Amino acid sequence: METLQFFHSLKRIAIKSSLYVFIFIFYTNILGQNITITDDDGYTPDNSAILDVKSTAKGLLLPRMTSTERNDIASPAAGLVIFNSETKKINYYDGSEWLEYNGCGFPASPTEISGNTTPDQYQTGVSYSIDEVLSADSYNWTVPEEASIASGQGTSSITVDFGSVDGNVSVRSEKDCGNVSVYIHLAITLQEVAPTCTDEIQNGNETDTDCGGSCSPCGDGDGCLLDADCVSGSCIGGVCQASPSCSDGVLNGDETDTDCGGGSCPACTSGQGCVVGSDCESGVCDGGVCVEASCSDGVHNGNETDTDCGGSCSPCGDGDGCLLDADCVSGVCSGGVCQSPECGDGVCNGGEDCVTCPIDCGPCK
Ligand SMILES: [Ca+2]
Ligand SMILES: [Ca+2]
Ligand SMILES: [Ca+2]
Ligand SMILES: [Ca+2]
Repeated sequence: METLQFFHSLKRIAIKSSLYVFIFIFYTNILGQNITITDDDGYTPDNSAILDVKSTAKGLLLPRMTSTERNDIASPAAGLVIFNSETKKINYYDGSEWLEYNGCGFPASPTEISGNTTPDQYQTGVSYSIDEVLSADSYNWTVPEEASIASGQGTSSITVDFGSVDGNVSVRSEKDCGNVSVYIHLAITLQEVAPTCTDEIQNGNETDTDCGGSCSPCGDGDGCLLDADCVSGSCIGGVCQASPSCSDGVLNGDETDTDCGGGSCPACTSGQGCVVGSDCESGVCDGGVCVEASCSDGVHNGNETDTDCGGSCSPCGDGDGCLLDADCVSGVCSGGVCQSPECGDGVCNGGEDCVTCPIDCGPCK
C-alpha cells in the first residue's frame, strides 16, 4: 500500500505544480514496485530501478536546507541525501554523521591542440600544446604507436619523438581527485623520408641503426642477417659476433686451432689442428694435426738451417743454408750458405790432405 500512497502523493504534487509534467506510475504488479516518473509517455521503466526518474529536460531536485535544518532531521537513515543551501554541496548521511560529497568537479576538456600535423617519420622533439584549462590540475597526453613523449607529460605542452605510424596526438584534462575530461585529438600524418645510412634510424634494408644491408657493416653485437652485415664477418643468430682475434681464446676466423693457424694467427704447435703445413710451427700437418719437426720430414723446420739439415740434424751440403760452420758438410758457412771445400778455406775438407792442401791440412809428417 505504500506504493499507492507514494503514487497518489506524487500525483497530487505534480498536478499542483505543473500541468505539463506527466507522471506514470507502473504498478500493474504491486509486488514488483517498479515506479517511473517521467515526462515521456513512451518511456519504459528500467527493471533494475525501483524508482526511475526520466527526463531529458529537467533534473531531480533534492531537499534544500541549511546545516542546522539538516542536523535537526531526526534519526536520519544511512544514505539520506540533501542539498546544503549554505555550502552549496550535496550532503549525505553515512549512518553516523553527515558528510559532504566530494566537491571535485569534472575539468573541462582542452579546446584545441596546436602543433605540426605533418611531421616527418622519426622526427624528434615535435611540440604540441594546449591552452591551460582553469578547472584542470594536469593533462594526460597520448601519442601514436611507436611514438613517445620526450618531455612535458602532465603539462600543457609536450614534445614527441615519432616513429613511422600515423595516429592521434590526444590530451585530456585531469583533476587531482581523479576526475577527467574526454580526450580531444589531433590527427598526425607522418611524411615519409628516404632512409639514409646516417639518419640514426634503422630503416631501409639496414640490419641495425645505420649499418648492415646497403650501409657499412655493423659492429659487434649489432643486428645482422648475413655475415656480410658485420664488421667481424660473422652473423650468428641475428647478432654480429665479436671480430675473431688470435688472443680471444676461441677457435674462430680462419684459425685451425684455438688462436693459431690460418692466414693471420701464429702457427700452431705440434698436436694442434691444421689444414696445411703452414698452419704448423713445424710446417708439417699430418692428418689434420701438426707434428714435431724431424730431420726426415722433407720440411725446413725445427732448428734446421736448411731442409732436414743443419742445427740438430746432420750437416748440410754445399749451397744449403747455414748459421755456423758446423751446419755444413764442408765445415765452412759463409754468408749463410755452406761453401764448397777449397784449398785455402782454412778447413781441411773435400778430400784435401797434407799433400794436396797442406795450407789447410798441415804439412805431411
Ligand atoms: Ca638509417
Ligand atoms: Ca681466436
Ligand atoms: Ca726437417
Ligand atoms: Ca779446405
